[in-house]
Amino acid sequence: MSRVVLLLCALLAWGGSALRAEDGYDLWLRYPLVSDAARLREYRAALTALVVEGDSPTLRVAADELARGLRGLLGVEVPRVGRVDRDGVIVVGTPAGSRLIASLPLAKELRAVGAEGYVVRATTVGGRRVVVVAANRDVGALYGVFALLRRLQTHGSLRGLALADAPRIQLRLLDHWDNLDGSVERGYAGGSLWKWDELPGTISPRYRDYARANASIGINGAVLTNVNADARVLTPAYLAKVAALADVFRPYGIRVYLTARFSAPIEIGGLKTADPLDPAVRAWWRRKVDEIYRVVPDFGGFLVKANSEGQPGPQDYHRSHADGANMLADALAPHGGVVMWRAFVYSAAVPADRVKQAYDEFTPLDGAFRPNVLVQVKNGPLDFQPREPFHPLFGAMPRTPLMMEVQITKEYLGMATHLVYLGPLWREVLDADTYARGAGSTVAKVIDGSLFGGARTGIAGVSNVGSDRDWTGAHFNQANWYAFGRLAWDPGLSAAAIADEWIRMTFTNDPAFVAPVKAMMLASREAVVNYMTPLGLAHLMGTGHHYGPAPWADAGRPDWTPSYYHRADTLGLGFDRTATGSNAVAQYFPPVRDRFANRATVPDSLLLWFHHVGWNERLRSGRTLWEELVHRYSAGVDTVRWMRRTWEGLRGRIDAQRYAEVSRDLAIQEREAKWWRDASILYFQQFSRMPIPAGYEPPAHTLEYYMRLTCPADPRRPTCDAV
Ligand code: GCW
Repeated sequence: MSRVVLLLCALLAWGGSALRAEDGYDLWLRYPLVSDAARLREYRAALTALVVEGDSPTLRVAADELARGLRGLLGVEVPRVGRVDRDGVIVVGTPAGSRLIASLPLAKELRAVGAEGYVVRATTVGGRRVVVVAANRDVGALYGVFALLRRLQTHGSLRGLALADAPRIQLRLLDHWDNLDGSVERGYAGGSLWKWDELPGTISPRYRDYARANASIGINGAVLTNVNADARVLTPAYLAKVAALADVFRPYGIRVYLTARFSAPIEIGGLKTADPLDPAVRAWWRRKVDEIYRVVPDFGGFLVKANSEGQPGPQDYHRSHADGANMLADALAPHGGVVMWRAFVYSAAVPADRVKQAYDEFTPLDGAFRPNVLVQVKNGPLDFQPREPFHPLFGAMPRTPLMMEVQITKEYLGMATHLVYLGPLWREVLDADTYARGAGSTVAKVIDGSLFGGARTGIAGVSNVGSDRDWTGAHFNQANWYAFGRLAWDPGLSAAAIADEWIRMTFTNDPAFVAPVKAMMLASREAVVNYMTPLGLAHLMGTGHHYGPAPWADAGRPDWTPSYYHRADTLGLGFDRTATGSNAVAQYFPPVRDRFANRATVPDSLLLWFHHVGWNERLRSGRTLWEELVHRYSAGVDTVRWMRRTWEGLRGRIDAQRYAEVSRDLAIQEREAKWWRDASILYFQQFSRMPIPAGYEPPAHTLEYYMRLTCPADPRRPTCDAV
């Protein structure tokens, strides 16, 4: 390279990090020049060239990513070479594809990391220092490349580098609730990423960047369509579009899945029935599945929402969920596909407490499903609330693989704008002890298969990704996409460690930024619980759009109305789910059951989920229920104010655009936290008939004022300016 070209490259690299507009598009894969001079020297000496033996689309994208990352982080072009001819060569590959890797004494370590794992280590080859990224399969090498890049992005040392890791869960999926008309159910980041009208002819570059982001955190599957499914996606024209997406994702180790509308044989197959035991229906699905595999040879399988919230299902024909799931499983089995059958079922016609219904319907079916069926269970028994107890199905179906489904999109946690880091929420569920096999039977062990030894494992997150430039509608929502992937890979990681990585890669390694932002993120989940649904309350949001407080709402289906859940009266507040009430608590194993059922042992955080508590009863704090309620609502707002102040102190430490956008969202969050607090306290005060205790900020408006607010036209950028 001539000097001029070198100079140009250097300028570009410099300009790339210092001047590039930071609009969030690059997520945690920004690869800015390493700002720590000593680290930069270390990296430049340790990483000088790249050898990739073997060729495959996956190895090619791994090499490209590494070159791209090093170009940005090190500010130099790291050349591809044919052999280890100098110190500092990075050797990427598998024993099958690379003679160099095969010659290294890595067999034992590689055996331990399985099909998707990797080994990254500093070692020597022929007396020269090298960094090896080795795996059993190419996709493992890609994951290893991302692990190495993560180390550099977080400014970790390369001395004695020895990483070895493998995912603990097999299916690590994003569930997109994307509709064929380009809208996204409960999506707050613009429209769908999938441009169905342009596909398969036009391939947006975003598909590839989406795949890179997913691969970087180990996500290996995407359900492309909404669980409220449209049968048309199974028609040939749409399958061609699906195939085009699958082609983009394949090198990144990502398989595509689709939602199967149970009535598809009628709607697009011309049959009179969708009865899962009808031979013509079974034959139709077999043919349909064969057709899918002809265009998408590595198709993952189906996700199904059946007999839930109006979706068709086997019960329409007096058949069970197992009959329905097994029919699809039989069609998919010859191709290696799976069925993910959702347990999110409840019926308006059934008078039982809604949170009991999934358990009641599914536990009798334990053992009745085909081996390629996984039952997909939401983290809690209600519906993605800011806090719920863990779902009692976890641990209760030992002969059925259970996947966990969490919501990355924040339908009930402030949608686009509120800064709520979900790592602690997911950590809490994964760590919950079901006691299914005695102490230590955590939800994590149920879903990673280690408790019951199941052959199939999975976890799914309802995606928060959309067509917005920043992917997720707000910068901090990216952290939830990131955290989901990291936890799906290793459900043992701490929420703090994940936040730490994400902040460093997404914003900066500056410790004066990392520490306070991490503190904000870690406090944010408890804050939203406090200002929306403290002490185990749930489902207090506006009906339909699910935006803002509406504890007064009582019209329509009872199990969709807040008053069904909070049960406020002049005596007290909360849903009695003990033996004197709905007895939902009996669905948990002892001693969890007893702990929740007993007023003396139930944690405050779930108090009103399980108990109807008198307004004057004293809680652990010494405060009465009424005082504690006001206290928690106020604490939620105070935390958000503290988050805002913290952020204000960080001006100038990151790029101006992202700084300003986060500031704007925090202002919205503070306003809305107050709205939640004031509307809720005023509403509950009608029942407690007690004054707001001294020392707490009084509500800004009357209850009638809040009840009259109609919000919002666009929940992403609220129009409730009056709040
Ligand atoms: O939380 C509810 C949502 C619905 C969603 C449903 C589900 C896809 O409000 O929009 O429908 O859950 O999970 O099926």
